[in-house]
Amino acid sequence: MIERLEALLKEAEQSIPSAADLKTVEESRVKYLGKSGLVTEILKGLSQVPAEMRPQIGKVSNEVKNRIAQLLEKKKEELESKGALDLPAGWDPTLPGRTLPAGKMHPLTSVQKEICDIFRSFGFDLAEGPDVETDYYNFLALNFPPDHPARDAQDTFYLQNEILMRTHTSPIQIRVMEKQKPPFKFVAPGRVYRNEAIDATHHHIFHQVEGFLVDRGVHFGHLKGILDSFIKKLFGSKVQTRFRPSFFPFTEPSAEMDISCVFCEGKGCRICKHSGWVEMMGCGMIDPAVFTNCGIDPEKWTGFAFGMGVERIALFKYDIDDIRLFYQNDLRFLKQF
Ligand code: 2U9
Repeated sequence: MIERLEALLKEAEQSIPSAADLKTVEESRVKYLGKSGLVTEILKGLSQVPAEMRPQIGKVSNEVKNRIAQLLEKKKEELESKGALDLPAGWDPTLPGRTLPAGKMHPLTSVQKEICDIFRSFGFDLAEGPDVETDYYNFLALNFPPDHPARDAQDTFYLQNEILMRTHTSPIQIRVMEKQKPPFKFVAPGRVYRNEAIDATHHHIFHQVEGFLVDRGVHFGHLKGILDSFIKKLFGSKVQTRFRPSFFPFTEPSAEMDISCVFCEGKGCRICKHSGWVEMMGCGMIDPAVFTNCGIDPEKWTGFAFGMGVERIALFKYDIDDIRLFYQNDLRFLKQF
């Protein structure tokens, strides 16, 4: 038995060093040392050997096993250091890799996120709501009179009687005020729908970010302060703001906020149509009638609200002259952002 073990070692000493690859080394390991390998095969006859010889055979078989394991390990290291990888046939590790095209955010998504992130840094929470709304949340609760032109099917997409695609994100704020107790400090981003002809500055789908802040003693000065800080964070600290009187059914008083043109620093250029100012958003103090509709006492609570079109801000920010580019998914356009 000892001779057979020694013969096996000799054979291994000759064959293992000439293995050409890692696969052959592994095959040799299975052949000699595996569960049904040649060493085990020889040792199967151990029960027929006189008991006094068994320790000697055990010692030799251990030495043979260790020696073969050493040979295998040495060969493996040698092949690995030469760069032999355990690769399937036909694989060429020297070929250059295929790069996957990296996706990125749509410019409207990133502008919307930028707007919301600024308000979140001011402590505002984020609220969302359904795109399909009822006449109540989209118009009635917001103090639109029954005959207001915006309620016409020529301006609003109706799905059924009194069920419509929201025309602004204001219904989100009604839903928040109905469910929760003041004070409130929310921004409400989302997609809105209007039944209007598409041209360079209008689209039947667009995006808004609206916001509102309700607390005790909130006044127009707070509105001006927050919106001025917002604009300075979005466009830089040199930008000026101004407020002009306006009208919305849901705010009283209402205003439009303009900013000094960031392209000409207010001197007048093509972008601001030589006025030095660009219209940015609408705003105002929440109408007491809207508070009453939501079960909030307008004697105790006051608040301001504002709304802006994301497309309008993105057009201005990137000096783009056609809103339709945002919806055509042309990679030559999208790759620039
Ligand atoms: C509640 C009360 C008041 C949100 C407001 C505006 C003014 C506004 C327009 C900007 C351009 C819409 O995208 S746009 O066409 N929005 O001018 N939005 S105040 O006021 C609210 C909202 C909810 C309960």
